[in-house]
Amino acid sequence: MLFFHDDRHRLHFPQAELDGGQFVTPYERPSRVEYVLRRLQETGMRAAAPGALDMGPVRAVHAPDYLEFLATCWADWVASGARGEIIATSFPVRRMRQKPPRNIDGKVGYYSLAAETAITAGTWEAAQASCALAQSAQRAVAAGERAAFALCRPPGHHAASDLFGGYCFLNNAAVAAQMFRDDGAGRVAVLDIDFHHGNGTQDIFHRRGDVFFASIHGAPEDAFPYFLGYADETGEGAGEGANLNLPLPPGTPFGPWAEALDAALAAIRDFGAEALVVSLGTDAFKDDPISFFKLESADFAEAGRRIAGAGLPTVFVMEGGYAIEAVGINAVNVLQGFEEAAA
Ligand code: OKP
Ligand code: ZN
Repeated sequence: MLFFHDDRHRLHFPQAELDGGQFVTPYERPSRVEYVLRRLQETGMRAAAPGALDMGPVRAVHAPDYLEFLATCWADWVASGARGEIIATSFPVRRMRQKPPRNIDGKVGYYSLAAETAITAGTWEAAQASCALAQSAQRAVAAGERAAFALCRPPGHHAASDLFGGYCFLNNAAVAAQMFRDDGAGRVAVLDIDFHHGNGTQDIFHRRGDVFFASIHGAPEDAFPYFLGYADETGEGAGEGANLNLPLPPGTPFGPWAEALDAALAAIRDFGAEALVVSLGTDAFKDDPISFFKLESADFAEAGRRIAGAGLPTVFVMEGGYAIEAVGINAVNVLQGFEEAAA
């Protein structure tokens, strides 16, 4: 399978993540990519050079003021006299005004959905380079490849039109789905198999009937992002019926997870999708340090085989996965399973 990667992911590496009341080295760290890259090379996947970022489809899924914030927040933060990394501390919660303030510390809270995700000097450049990989993979598939893999970092599925957090800034999967639509696919599906609910992708497409979103994830009662991802979120307005959440409880092994996968794939088929974007997180793995499903490495290959069974042009976009040394095996197992079954 063709894959795209960019070393500029290294420009985003905050020192700190607020976790359990302590600052720890972020779970979402550069070495994740190195393990995936090594495994892609070991298995003979084909590297291709990524193209430049096209802001058109990015603007189609993100708000202009949010993009302006991402582009300028570091300079404003430094100019304000702040000495450390950007970390959100104040949020427009219940009964507060949803209005971006002038003050940069306030703006950071306004545009964020959680406080674990720090922004540094290189974050915006890394996020743009990451999104360009999803675009490159989409272009390869639009040009006739059966599938392609974007080794995105930072990930994207928690990023909503105007929110960052959960390690995400630009919604890479949503951008790729939008590009399939722009290229003329009438209906597109996003299948999110990351352990965490893809709240950003769901939110971006919630009122749209042209992009189906299906997600298998830790139930929101028990898992981040906590405030979205319930089964009764089915889409609104024109999007009614085009959202499928399959939340699962702590300890879920491959059996019930795979049943959920089959249900998602059946719904995508019934929807009539002409192209598929997979938000490929590997944090459903049994040893993931921040997740609670129990998939084995071999299960990821079986997931890839089942995804190939949808018979759709497919873009795989890297999301989470924090059992660092296994991330490469697990992610590439999905791709290898897909290739076996697609051949
Ligand atoms: C991003 B992706 C650890 C809390 C971590 C944020 C999780 C973000 C996951 N104490 N909370 O979906 O893999
Ligand atoms: Zn995740």
